[in-house]
Amino acid sequence: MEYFKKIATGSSRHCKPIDQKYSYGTAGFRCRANLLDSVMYRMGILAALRSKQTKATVGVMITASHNPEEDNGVKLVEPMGEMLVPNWEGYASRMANSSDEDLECTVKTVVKEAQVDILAPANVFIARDTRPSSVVLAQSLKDGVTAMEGQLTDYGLLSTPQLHYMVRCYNTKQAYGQHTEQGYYQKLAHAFHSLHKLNDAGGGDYSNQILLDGANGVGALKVMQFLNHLETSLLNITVCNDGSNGKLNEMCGADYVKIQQKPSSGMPSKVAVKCVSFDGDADRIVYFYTDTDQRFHLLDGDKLATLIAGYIQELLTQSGSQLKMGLVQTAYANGSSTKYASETLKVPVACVSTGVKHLHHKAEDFDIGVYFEANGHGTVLYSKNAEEKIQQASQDQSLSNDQRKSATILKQFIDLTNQTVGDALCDLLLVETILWAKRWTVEAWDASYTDLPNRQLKVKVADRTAIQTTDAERQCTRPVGLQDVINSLVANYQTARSFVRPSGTEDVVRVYAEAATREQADKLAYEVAGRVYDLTKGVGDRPVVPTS
Ligand code: 16G
Ligand code: MG
Repeated sequence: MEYFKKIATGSSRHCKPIDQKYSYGTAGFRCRANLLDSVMYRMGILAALRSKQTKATVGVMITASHNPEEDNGVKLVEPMGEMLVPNWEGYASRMANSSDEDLECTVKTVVKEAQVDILAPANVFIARDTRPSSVVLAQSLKDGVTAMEGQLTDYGLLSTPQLHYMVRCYNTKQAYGQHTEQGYYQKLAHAFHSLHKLNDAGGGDYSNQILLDGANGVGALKVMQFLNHLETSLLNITVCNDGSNGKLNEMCGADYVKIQQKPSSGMPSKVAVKCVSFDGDADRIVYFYTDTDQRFHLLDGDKLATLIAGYIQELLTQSGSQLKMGLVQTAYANGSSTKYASETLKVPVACVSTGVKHLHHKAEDFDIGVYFEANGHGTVLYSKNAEEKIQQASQDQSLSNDQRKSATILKQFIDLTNQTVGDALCDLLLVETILWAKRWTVEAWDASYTDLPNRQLKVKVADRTAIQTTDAERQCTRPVGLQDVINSLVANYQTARSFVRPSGTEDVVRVYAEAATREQADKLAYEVAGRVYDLTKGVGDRPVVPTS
């Protein structure tokens, strides 16, 4: 058939490096950009196949998120804006790893197994981050879509959540919004402005000044565009690390701030000023500030999750709603946040494995599911039932004015949320709306609970798959005996916890530890890392507890 001939012709221009093995990791393929040409071409083909099979538009985002600028990656977006379903991740891996000669045959197998109607039309939306390599890789991707005679819309530079949004808008026939950048900004600005009007008692000690670290990436550019739609008297954002000088993610960005537990470079150091950091593709956000004693305070995904869940819970109570809300976290959630959510906010908390797809899936179990990873990726999902009930309540004349008002605020909250995936810009606007409504400073928010000191380390080992886990990654089942060792180390400290897991994005094993004091958390993390090194053939220097 014509299609299959075209695949082979295209493949000869996008040859796979021999012996290179690719795996569809936590969030797509990610590695050095110079190894990705063949992967992009094949993902163009795969996206077209998925579009044919679902009879809907799908998306492909070219980005390696918070990784160094030299890396790149690719993530596929499902018709409702979600992440690729697991069985298609398998097809993606098979296609990426197929030799050039076998590619045609592999595609035929996927078509058969997934029951793709090869003659159906295909429509693919694509976008890329600011990495220099993304331009060339976008062409490889287009070649793949074109080989399958798919239609293409190239949005050029977009944040990852913006592309997810466009796909959902288009497939829901604009019920979710316009599938344009202007439409996205207008929807958010309208909801944000409306919420300020509704919360007319807001303000107080709230400060509308924000210093924003754009990670020298696409998020900075998009925030600057959004500012044209924003009433600056409500929110005054100064964008730093906008890409004009620094390098993408280099000593800046949400991942740097979270892992290093210090401010990004490239930002003026001002006491008590609210700072936010986006990651390289703007699907994560963390807040931070420096206090008068020059101490750094991080407000990570857990603090965002509890702020947002707590406020939605208040609105539900005030509106007299029976809707059930839940919070979804991972093992990385700080123990204090889990305790605060379940004991103080009285919100049910679920714990799942790392990776947005797992959190997103679990959040769908609730009428309203708030999910956040500690690293700052998260959003809120509203079930169809919840959206309808909230809409009805906002117009129900049998309710009191206050009840109706709370429901109306919730309704605008839905519009301010990107329900497809975590979106740094939407999350920022949600947080600022809540802080305004509660008349809170960043310090007041921070004081809602105190994080347990924690430390994350990575250990290089011969084969990270030697580590296997269960119970949402909180228990280690392989190598045999490692969990007992972790348990006995943890028992030496107060309020301590530690777990290990193989990374899904890097060739390392990750170690997490938290304890009552900074010294204890650090010591425990290094001790566990040392034992991981011993039991799984560590590479390079053995981790040792730093002396200073
Ligand atoms: C990816 C995931 C993120 C996860 C991280 C873990 C998405 C969109 N992103 O960035 O959710 O926390 O990987 O990385 O799913 P790790 O497996 O290397 O620890
Ligand atoms: Mg990201």
